[in-house]
Amino acid sequence: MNILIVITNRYKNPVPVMPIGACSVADAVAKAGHNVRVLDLMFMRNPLGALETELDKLNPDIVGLSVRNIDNNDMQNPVAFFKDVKPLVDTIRSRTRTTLVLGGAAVAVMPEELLHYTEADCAVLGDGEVVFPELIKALSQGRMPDQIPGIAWREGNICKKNSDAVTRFQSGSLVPDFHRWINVHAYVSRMSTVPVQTKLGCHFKCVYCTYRKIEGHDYRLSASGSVVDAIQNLAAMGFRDIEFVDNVFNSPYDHALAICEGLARVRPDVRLQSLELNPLFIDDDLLTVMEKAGFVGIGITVESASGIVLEKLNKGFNAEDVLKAAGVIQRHTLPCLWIFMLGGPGETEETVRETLLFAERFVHPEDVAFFTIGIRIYPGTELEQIARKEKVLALSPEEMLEPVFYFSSDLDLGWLIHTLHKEMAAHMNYINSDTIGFSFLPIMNRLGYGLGVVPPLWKHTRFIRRGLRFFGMDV
Ligand code: B12
Ligand code: SF4
Repeated sequence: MNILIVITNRYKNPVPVMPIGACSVADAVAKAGHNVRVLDLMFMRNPLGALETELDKLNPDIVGLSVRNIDNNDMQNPVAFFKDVKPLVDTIRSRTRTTLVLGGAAVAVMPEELLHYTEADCAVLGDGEVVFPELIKALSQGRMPDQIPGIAWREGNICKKNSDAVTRFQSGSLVPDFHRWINVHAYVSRMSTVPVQTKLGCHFKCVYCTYRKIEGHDYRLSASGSVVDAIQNLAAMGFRDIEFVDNVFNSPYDHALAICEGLARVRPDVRLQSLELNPLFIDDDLLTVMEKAGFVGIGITVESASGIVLEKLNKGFNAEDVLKAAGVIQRHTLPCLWIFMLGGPGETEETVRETLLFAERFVHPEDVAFFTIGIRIYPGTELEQIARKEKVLALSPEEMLEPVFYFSSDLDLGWLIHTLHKEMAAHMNYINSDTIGFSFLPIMNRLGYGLGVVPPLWKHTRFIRRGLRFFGMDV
């Protein structure tokens, strides 16, 4: 069959993200014997024109739309990316009678809502490289796909789904053949890192989390040896910047340790990063082996330093664990991005001050603190229930495609914005969502690459912010 996979993401901040998911799906469909083409809209000047040309050329039997982002998770400057998908669907419908399938992280988070909104035929929830070839097989035999685990479909106005789990890491490679499907240089020359995922699933139960909806609760681990091989292969292909994109890199601890030990033994010529470390599993042994393995930056998602807020967020760790992790990080040289989320359940002026005081004491000038305000509420999360119980949310799940945020009713938004603004002015190593969404960031990424700066760019926050301030830009 002729299969067209369209990568719909065009967002270039903080960097354009290499579409590992869509490329893995393309690999799997090609392996199943189909004629596959990938249209990556990321750098297209005229996306609808490019789509029309591709449709005319291939005359596809099935079009798969890869949808990564619903929105930008930014309460102060929300951008609704999901709206970009509808004109694509309309263009496809106007030129072909092909079956339209949605896939991608956004679809796993809000499948029913996106199916209704776009009027696509069906959606793949989660592991596309296993499910999509099965779906194509069923459709080519004229069978209803309702028996296939991991599928949602529309029957009139009703959305049905078969959400039984599938297993991804049993076969196949961890890294797709990027060069076959996308313009790799266009990404790398904008500071993009190559994503590598070593596991799926998470045992924690944070109230706002969508990741378990995407990946499930149970761990599905890739063998540590396969991860090391994949990274060596990437190094041999000339890739230098690699990022672990696991929901939590260091849990299960032994799995992360085995991967890092394996990498420290072979020491591939790459720079490694992971922005998703959990404070509960940070210790000297792990950081030492990460340094030996070639890590150049880590991120720790503590969200808050206040025990009250951490408990309300159900983070599974407390303020003491955060302090302990800070002590370990201080004993090492790895630059660290501290990630904080202000304004969640239980947040008050006092808890905000606690977190800011922690950042003042423990986020060293060569490290970076990233603060966001408010928490995006997604259907099916505990945060949705909390918001409904507190009567601050009355929207239907469908209406929640438009970005909707939780903000603590015990806190004044104006006060928080003002306080954070003052902190940002006093600390050149602090960033916020304005920094991430900064319109000149894509140009800075290109400039930085041209000047030989290597990722992660956030390591240079102090110098960049000072430079921008010199030119009158306060981000
Ligand atoms: C790592 C990560 C990042 C890293 C990426 C680093 C890198 N080098 O890649 C960084 C920090 C840069 C990042 C940034 C952002 N991210 Co992010 N990120 C993730 C994370 C944790 C993993 C993504 C990943 O690589 N997964 C591994 C790959 C293999 O999976 P996948 O892409 O989903 O693909 C699978 C399926 O979706 C499916 N599939 C994919 N395409 C297709 C196509 C078809 C046809 C089919 C059938 C199936 C299919 O099959 C694939 C293989 O199994 C996810 C959460 C999660 N657990 O998924 C959030 C997530 C994707 N991010 C999200 C968001 C919002 C963002 C930002 C907008 C945040 C911001 N304000 O900056 C930016 C956008 C960046 C951009 N330019 O697009 C959201 C997106 C959904 C939403 N809520 O809108 C997620 C889901 C988290 C969340 N809050 O819900 N992110
Ligand atoms: S630790 Fe991360 S992935 Fe796990 S539930 Fe919490 S936010 Fe979600």
